[in-house]
Amino acid sequence: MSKTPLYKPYPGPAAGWGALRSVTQAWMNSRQPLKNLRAMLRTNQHGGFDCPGCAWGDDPAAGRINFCENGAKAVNWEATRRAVDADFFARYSVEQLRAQSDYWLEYQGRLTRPMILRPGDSHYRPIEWSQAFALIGNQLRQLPDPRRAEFYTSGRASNEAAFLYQLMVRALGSNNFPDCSNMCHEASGVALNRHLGNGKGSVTLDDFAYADAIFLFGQNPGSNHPRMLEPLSQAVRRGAQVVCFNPLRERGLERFQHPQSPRQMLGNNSDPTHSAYFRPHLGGDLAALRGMAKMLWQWEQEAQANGKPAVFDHAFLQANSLDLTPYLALLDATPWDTICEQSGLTLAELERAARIYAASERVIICWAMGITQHHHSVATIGEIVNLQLLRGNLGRPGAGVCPVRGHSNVQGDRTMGINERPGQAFLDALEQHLDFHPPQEPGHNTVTALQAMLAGEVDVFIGLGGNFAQATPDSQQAHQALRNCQLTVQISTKLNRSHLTPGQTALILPCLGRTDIDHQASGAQAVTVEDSFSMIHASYGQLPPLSTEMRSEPAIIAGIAQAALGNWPVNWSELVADYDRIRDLIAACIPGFTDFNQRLQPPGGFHLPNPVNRHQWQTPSGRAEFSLHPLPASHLPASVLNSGQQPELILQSLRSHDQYNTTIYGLHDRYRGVSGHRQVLFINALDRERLGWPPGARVDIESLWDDAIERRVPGFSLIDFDIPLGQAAAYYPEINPLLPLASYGAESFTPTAKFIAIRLRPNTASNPPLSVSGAIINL
Ligand SMILES: Nc1nc2c(c(=O)[nH]1)N[C@H]1C(S)=C(S)[C@@H](COP(=O)(O)OP(=O)(O)OC[C@H]3O[C@@H](n4cnc5c(=O)[nH]c(N)nc54)[C@H](O)[C@@H]3O)O[C@H]1N2
Ligand SMILES: Nc1nc2c(c(=O)[nH]1)N[C@H]1C(S)=C(S)[C@@H](COP(=O)(O)OP(=O)(O)OC[C@H]3O[C@@H](n4cnc5c(=O)[nH]c(N)nc54)[C@H](O)[C@@H]3O)O[C@H]1N2
Ligand SMILES: [Mo]
Repeated sequence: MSKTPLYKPYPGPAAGWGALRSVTQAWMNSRQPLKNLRAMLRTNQHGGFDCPGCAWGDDPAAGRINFCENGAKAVNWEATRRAVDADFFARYSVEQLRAQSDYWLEYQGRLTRPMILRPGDSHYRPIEWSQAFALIGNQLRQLPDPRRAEFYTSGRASNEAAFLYQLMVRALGSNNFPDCSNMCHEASGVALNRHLGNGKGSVTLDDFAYADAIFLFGQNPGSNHPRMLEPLSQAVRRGAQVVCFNPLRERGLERFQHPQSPRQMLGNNSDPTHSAYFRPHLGGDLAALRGMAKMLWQWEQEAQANGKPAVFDHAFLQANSLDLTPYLALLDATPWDTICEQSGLTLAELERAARIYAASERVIICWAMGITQHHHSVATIGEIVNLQLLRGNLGRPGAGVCPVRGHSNVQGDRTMGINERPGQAFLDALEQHLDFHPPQEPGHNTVTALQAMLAGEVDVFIGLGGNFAQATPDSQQAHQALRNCQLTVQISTKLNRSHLTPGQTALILPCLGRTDIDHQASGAQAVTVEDSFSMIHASYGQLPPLSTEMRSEPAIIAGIAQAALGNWPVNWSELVADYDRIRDLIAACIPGFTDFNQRLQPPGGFHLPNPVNRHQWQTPSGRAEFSLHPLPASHLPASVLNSGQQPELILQSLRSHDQYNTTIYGLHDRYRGVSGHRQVLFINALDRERLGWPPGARVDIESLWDDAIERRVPGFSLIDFDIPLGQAAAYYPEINPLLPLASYGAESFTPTAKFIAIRLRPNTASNPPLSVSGAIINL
């Protein structure tokens, strides 16, 4: 073990006492603990608000406390009494703010009034809402081509905001919707749509109680979906199998202590959250899944030869899927050597995983960013589908596919039409109900938007939430992309680094968050969201907004739309006066939302059924289709191979326990035992020795790509860690400058945040401006 003071292994289980201590601290830090405590008790409750944390679903009818440690952090971070007001901006120039850390910027509090940075100004200054809208409206109207504007969305936007936003953008004449989901579960949507005819997960929360096995690929629920730990530990307790594939031993996948269980808390007991754990190579899951399928095929042939019960579900396959033969040929053609080499797992391990799979009547497969942020993610998710098809694990209770979503409404935003490649039926419905002709050609995703911005083809950038320049790859280029615009507009709750690399003119428009009471002409409004299980429910803010100058996202979008388009194709301000009217429009245009307003009334809202569960396959063939991707010839892309250097390690970027994407709550990655610092590189001690570095050395990290750009981040401390040989891990967004813009997944365009070829160099500088360390002193 390393002797660095940064690292001390954490002995406890996930959640439990550690979580309680951390929640209390988050309350106190908000500067309004009592108010927030009352609000917290309304999290994920009927009549309360939807947690602004992750997209895991809950049962609000259950009537118990429904938030987790990291949900509490999200709420307390949003519901703070600290304000970033006109005085704040008068005190700090943009230049000075840029020298601060991401943590410091957000910690200053909520944005409370609209601000503008005019060409040549050093400081943001106040601007009236009406002037801000007029300025944006003018700029949008003057565009020589509506496609010279990019409209980014982050997945917290409500259904109502998202629907209005896409309507405005399409009425302007563009499908340019770079979206956080392009960097997230895009590959899941592409693969599930292609093979099953529907891009969403097929399970609901109830299914977890019926599954005989739950497989989890590339996911860290202990930090990112803590409410998932309870169903996992319950599954293990009732004798179901929970099988994890993760190169790291994540604490949440090992043991869970339920904070609401007196038995566990007082006795300091905990339950296991897995029954088997496999540690693949980064990007090795495609090969691992192929190996499991090949085992099943071997056993199926043996069963056929010996007159034993079949391993495959032939009735299901015959009724629902296209011919199996090409896939079986692919299994035959994929050699075991390659499978083991690429997966990083032994034949015995693959056999064990396959045995558990084959012995389980009902199987759910879950996955997240460890699967979606690779070069061949679409193929990997295709292979998950293949496996599930072989044994008919779709459309039965306790079985199905479960892409575990990120942002709390990222799935709903897609349903509402935030999509650069909208379906024809959706466009036709808009045309029919709203009497305008939406643009038909695809628009930009996050990567192609950045490319267009860098090429000088974009004049206006509008961000509906998020932190575009920090969340995207190739940070230096991403910031330059914003600078290249004539106008940048950020609709935000908190100050972040994307506000600090402005276009020629820049606006910050402060909006209400999920916890804030949203008052419009007809009274307090609810918004709606869709969780990972396709449940649609209402969310009511609970706390009076910090300033009367903040506006809701729908109201801001309506203001911009009115200024740019007038009362066309809808009367924007009338719609915003009462969100029921927006929902009536949604009900008219989007299938599944009939009687939207009425169906929101029962606790828990309503479910958008997935046709997959009725064995209706909306694919071109009308059948479920196997994915037929050979394993990649090499995991290293040609651009790394052609860079002239050999990678020393493959780096994955991940989230600490104390962050929400680019929002850094603090410096404690409790379960991984790291505190006080984020500028760290997890490395295997044998690799560190092989590369000639002493324990705890500070290094620069350089990434490899065959272009002329030098990508380097300085001053990372090496931490000896239980990580497979050849791999390294570090936190996002600190390492985003290393991720080349051109390094994205085939067909998904998702940056390969879990696969970056790197070399370590002697340290040249300390504390780069993007780092968090040191900033604490400034509080
Ligand atoms: N508190 C909190 N909650 C969050 C978020 C947050 O930042 N903080 N973010 C939200 C968002 S937007 C999202 S998308 C989700 C993200 O949720 P996760 O996907 O859990 O997030 P990551 O930290 O990226 O973790 C990726 C996991 O995949 C593993 N992994 C990496 N590469 C591979 C691989 O090749 N194969 C396998 N099998 N495993 C691999 C890593 O070791 C790590 O455990 O969480 C959401 N919820
Ligand atoms: N290297 C690397 N890069 C990654 C990832 C990775 O794993 N590794 N993960 C990717 C993934 S999965 C995702 S989803 C993206 C996330 O990308 P984004 O969604 O763009 O990033 P966030 O950090 O969630 O955005 C935080 C900002 O959102 C604003 N905000 C918060 N709440 C609200 C709200 O209610 N309304 C509005 N209007 N604004 C709000 C605040 O101003 C805050 O500063 O990052 C991606 N980038
Ligand atoms: Mo995400």
